[in-house]
Amino acid sequence: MSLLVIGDLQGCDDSLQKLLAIAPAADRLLFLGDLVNRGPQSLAALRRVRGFGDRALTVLGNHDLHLLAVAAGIRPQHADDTLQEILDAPDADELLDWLRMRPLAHFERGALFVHAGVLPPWSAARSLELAHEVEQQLSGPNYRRFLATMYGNQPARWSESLTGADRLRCVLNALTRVRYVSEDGTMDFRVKQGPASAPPDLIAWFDHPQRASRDTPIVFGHWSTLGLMLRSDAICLDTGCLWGEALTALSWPERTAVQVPCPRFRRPR
Ligand SMILES: [Mn+2]
Repeated sequence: MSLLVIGDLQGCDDSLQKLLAIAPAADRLLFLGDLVNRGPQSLAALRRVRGFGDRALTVLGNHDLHLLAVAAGIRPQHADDTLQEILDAPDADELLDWLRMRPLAHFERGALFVHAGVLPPWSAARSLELAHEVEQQLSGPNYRRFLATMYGNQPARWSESLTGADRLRCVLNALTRVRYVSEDGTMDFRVKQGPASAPPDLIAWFDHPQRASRDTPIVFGHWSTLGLMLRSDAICLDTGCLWGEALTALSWPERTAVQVPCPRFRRPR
C-alpha cells in the first residue's frame, strides 16, 4: 500500500488534479488540512477530496474549522474568504457534516500527521489522545455549541490541569494554528514568517529543546513561509499553492517529493 501526503490545497482544485497526474500512483491519499478557503475552487476541492471516499484521509486545518464556524453562524466571513459557493451548494449539509467528522491528528507508518503542530510536552501518543478529545466534540450532536467556544488565543500554554473549553481550545489551537512557541512552551499567534526572520525569543514548535515527540517524524502544513522542509523529525508540505508557488505531494515513508507550480491567486498582504 502506497501513501501520498498532500499539502494545503486551499481550494486549488486544478493544481490538485495536475499534481495527481504526475505523482506516483498511490493506494491512499492523506491531506494535511485547509482543503478550502482563499483559493479559487473551494467547493470543487472539497467535493473532490470527499469523493475519494475511504481512499483519502484528511486532518482538519484552521480554514476548514473557519468554514464550519461560518456555516454555523458563529463567525463572520472575512473579505478574502472564498466559502460562499460551499454555503450555497445543494450538497452543503453533506459536505459540512463530512468535514466535521475528520480527525485532527493521524498516526501511520511511524509518522504523526497534523495541520499545524504539537506542543512541546506532548508525545505523539498524547497528541492523538488530545486530538480525540476535540474530535469527539466536533463530530457530536452539540458541535455548534463547541464551535462557539473554540475561538480565542488563550490559554496559550498547555497544562494537564486545563479542563472544559479552555483545554479543548488550547489543543485545537496547537493542532491547527501553532507555528512558534516561547521557551516555556507558550504559543505565539502573531508571527507568521519563517524562522530566519522571526524574533529571537520564539522557537519553531518542532525545534523546542524539550519536544517530547522528537523521536516521531511529524508531517504538517499550515506554514507557507517555511515552505518545503524535509527534516528527519519534521516535514512541512505547505508550499504556498495559493500564493503562486507550488502544491506538494510526498510519498510516505519513501519521502520522495513531487511538486506542481501553481497560478498565483492571491498576493501576500
Ligand atoms: Mn492553516
